[in-house]
Amino acid sequence: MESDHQKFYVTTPIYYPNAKPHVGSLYSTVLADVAARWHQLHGDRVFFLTGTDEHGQKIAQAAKAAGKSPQDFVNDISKNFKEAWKAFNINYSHFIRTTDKHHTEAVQHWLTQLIGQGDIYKSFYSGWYCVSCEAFVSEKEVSEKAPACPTCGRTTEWVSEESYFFKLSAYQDKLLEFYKNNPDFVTPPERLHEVIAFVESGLKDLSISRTTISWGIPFPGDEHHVTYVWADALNNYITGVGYGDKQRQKEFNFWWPCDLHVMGKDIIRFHAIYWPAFLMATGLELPRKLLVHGWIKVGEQKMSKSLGNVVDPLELHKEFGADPIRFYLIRHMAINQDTPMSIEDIKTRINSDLAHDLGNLLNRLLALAHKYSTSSLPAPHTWGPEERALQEELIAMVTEFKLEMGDYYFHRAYARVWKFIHTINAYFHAQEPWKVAGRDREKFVTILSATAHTLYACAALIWPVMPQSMTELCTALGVSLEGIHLEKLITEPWKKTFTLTVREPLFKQYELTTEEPRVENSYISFEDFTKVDLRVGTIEEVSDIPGSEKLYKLMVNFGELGMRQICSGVKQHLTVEDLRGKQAVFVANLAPRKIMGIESQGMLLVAENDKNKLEIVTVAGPVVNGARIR
Ligand code: ME8
Ligand code: MG
Repeated sequence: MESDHQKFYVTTPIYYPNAKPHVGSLYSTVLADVAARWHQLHGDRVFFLTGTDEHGQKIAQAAKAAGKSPQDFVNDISKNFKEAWKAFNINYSHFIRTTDKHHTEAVQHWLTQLIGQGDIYKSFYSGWYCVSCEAFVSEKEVSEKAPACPTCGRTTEWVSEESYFFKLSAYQDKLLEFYKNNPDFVTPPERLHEVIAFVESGLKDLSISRTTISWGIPFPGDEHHVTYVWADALNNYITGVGYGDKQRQKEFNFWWPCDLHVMGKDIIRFHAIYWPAFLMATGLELPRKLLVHGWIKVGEQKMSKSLGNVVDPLELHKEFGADPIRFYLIRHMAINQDTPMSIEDIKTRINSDLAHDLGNLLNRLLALAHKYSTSSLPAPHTWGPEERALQEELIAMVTEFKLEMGDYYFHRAYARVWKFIHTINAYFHAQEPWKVAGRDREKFVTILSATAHTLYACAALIWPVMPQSMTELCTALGVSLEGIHLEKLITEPWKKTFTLTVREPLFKQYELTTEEPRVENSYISFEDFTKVDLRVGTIEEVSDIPGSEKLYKLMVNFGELGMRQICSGVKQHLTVEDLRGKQAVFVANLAPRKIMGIESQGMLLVAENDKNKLEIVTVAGPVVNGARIR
């Protein structure tokens, strides 16, 4: 392996082909694809594994309902997954199916090893089982008869049969030790706390075979049993890179351990407890990291196959194309939160971020160059102070961008890129190249060249999310992303020559169907107005309120009025950095009220921008804390 190039192995969950893919599965898959492409951009060797989880009771039931044999059924539906991933340019290295011969044999080989070393024993299991989650529900989670599944809420069924058990209890202390030594094992780190609490409360041995179903991997040495679907499925992460095949030993050693397992929070327990325990028993290294994201919601509900509120990725593809949807998922969904999606939202995001901020900038550059017959843009010999400042901004942005990408907080990373795109737009606008064109040719070319250099750098950073559009953007600039050296592109003195080609807009603009809310006017007296005590305060601290997705707790310095604690529902719009240290306008004499158990002693004023995002109301220059608004 070359010294500065690394290997990167990333996976998605293998999805149940009990139904076609939906936007939830697309989201995990796009996250993994972006991670893979980001590493590819650095010249790393990348392996990206996805696939389908084809055994178990849930699939057997779905096949029966469709009047097909399980194998025919999964053959059809796994094709739908491949088709969807193709439409969205998912660049996977291998698509694993758990009915593949190699996987099946490797799982049997694995079971045989664990039986041999005494990690698996035969006993009797009785307890509640959730078919939808393919999960045993532990007694400590339920008390009543036929309880609802704590994960999905569906009714569980009673299982009572002979079963093989994996000695999970033997790994309790080792797991706790591992979490302690690897606090970054899970992103976002808070999610590891739930896992630790669960393990600390005591692990029982895990039933890993069934006698009452037949659609599964035959248990080695006991024809009455099939392998429990999770003991089968989790192993895809090793069998997919050659585990269990002597001829692929080198390949397996190269890729394992996995660098990143992407998944939704529904299956963290399987990945953060069972999977590491299985690997410890097998004598293999544990994965480097789990990226565990929240739900895509529709209104207040999780989008799920069984709720029947799923959005078909191919429908979205037809209406919006691959890149805008990939971008929407990455930019709109927060890794650490559940986020509702809607068609209106998608349109708004495409219009503002893609068509307006990025697309228009390219259009203006191309159109202006064309108007003044400038198709070749050589870099000027020297750059002016504005251009040097712009490059400094670019370098600063990329530093922050990389930190966020390194932590897999993609939504924040790309928010940062877009903030910089606003800076480019502001630069372009302030330089007024359309006025300069006639009188100072050199300056005109300088402005256009600086804009092209920044666009090129942004295209490289955005490429993992929108590979097709960014390749097209580069074509319009007469450059390519092939074999680029990212570091050089960003930090070395700009010296590229761009050759521009006029093209149609990169991104479409969509008409929004909702009407603008009508503004009702009614007057108040000046006296009424003076009853409202509006004050300027400095936001000194911003913290989360446990259990609230919308609220921040702010500590605000109002000078003569002292420090006050104020709850504000801007969490989904503004980051801690957007707020901390800022002066803003507050209603200071609003009667105190309790919000989520916390007293709020005032109200932060906000206004909505053209992207339906809230911005704080502030003052144009610094004023004394506690200053009155008149
Ligand atoms: O659990 N929002 O498969 P599955 C975001 N076969 N992501 C969502 C989502 C939503 N509303 N709905 C589903 C299984 N997902 C097992 C996995 S892995 C060894 C075996 C995504 O078809 C998310 O990644 O039920 C979630 O974890 C996964 O789909 C569940 O897919
Ligand atoms: Mg599921």
